[in-house]
Amino acid sequence: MTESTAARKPRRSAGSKAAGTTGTKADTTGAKRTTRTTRTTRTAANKAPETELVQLLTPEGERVGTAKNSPYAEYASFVDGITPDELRGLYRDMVLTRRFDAEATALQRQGELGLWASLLGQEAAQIGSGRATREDDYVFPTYREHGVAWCRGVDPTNLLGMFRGVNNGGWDPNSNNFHLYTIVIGSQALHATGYAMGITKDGADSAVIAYFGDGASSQGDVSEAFNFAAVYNAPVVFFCQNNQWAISESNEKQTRVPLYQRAQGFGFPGVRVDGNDALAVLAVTRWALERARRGEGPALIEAYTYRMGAHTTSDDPSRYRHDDERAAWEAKDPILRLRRFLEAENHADEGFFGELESESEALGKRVREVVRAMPDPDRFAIFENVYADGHALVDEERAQFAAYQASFAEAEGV
Ligand SMILES: Cc1ncc(C[n+]2csc(CCOP(=O)(O)OP(=O)(O)O)c2C)c(N)n1
Ligand SMILES: [Mg+2]
Repeated sequence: MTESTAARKPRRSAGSKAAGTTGTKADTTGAKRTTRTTRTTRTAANKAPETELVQLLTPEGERVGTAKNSPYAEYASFVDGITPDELRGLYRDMVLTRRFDAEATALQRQGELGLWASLLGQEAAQIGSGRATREDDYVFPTYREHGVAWCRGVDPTNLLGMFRGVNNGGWDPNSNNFHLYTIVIGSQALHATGYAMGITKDGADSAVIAYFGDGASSQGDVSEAFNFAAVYNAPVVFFCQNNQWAISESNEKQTRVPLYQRAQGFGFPGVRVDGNDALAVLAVTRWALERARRGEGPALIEAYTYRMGAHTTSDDPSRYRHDDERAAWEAKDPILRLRRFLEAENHADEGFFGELESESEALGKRVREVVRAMPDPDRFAIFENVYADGHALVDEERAQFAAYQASFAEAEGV
């Protein structure tokens, strides 16, 4: 067999065999995919074996992993002294973030936003990790990190300007050490690594955290960032939210080994955490950030979670995945499991949940009002902030645009 025919053979069958499933059904599915959109039935290639997954709260809200001989004792020690107040805080963050997200989705449907990328289902991954960061740490997000933004103190309404098309970002990254959203998949892993190398030269003891998705893990930028971070011992935590999908591509097409294991090949630790367990995510991220601050270099966290909604409001997931997959993940809902734990431990009463409901309503109302009142931008604002100082090329483009705009006025005048 020549190399080119080998490359054309459906890869699915080889991977499926390795994962202990039959290849025949997968081959048929793969062949069909070339002629029409096929909804994916998941093989075992990427499923999270329970032994690999750091979990401190079960989906039923039961606290686990506390025993001294637990394989996760080292991580669990990072939340040993967590108080009921802090636990309620995590719950509140997740509820308000979900409410904000639902409001933004509704606003897109009403024509107030051009697009929205929902975080539904990923609240624990984002709040757990976001709350682990210190004020002086620096965060590099993708476009879905609304929960992390919340933890960094970015006003949620500021996240909406870009999605309404009235600005290119909407917040000053230096105010909250929260970089602007990055759409170019995986590129922020390199920005984060460079930034982390820089703060080491400054003598700071802060850490950097880079968020990216399972799809981004296939980008060259991410592998390059891993290698640079490793060889320069940069204080950066790579936080991969494996939400199972990259638009319509399942994570089987991103990797043949669990993503967290990639770190080993680059020479730093990798850990897979239950991304729907806010407590476990908080613990593991604290562990990774603290070792980075101590000068022990990078770490990779794979938060194993699920994108419950569509990729964005422009996407229809019913075309490529089955409803039962979502139903299985609904049973592992991050908010529900923390609520169950809070109730079982008598850490929260009806008064707390009631007040939070009112707070959610108020947030929703504020978000709607602020978005609707956002002024249209000056047409020429797009040329601002391209360079710190003036630039001849930008001047030329501005002049061209001015002439183009003027042509409408002339046409109207005719
Ligand atoms: C370099 C680059 N290639 C392709 C795209 C188009 N694109 C936007 S989102 C996306 C999928 C990303 O999936 P993943 O990294 O898993 O993140 P998720 O959307 O699931 O959070 C792609 C391919 C892009 N924005 N940038
Ligand atoms: Mg993804």
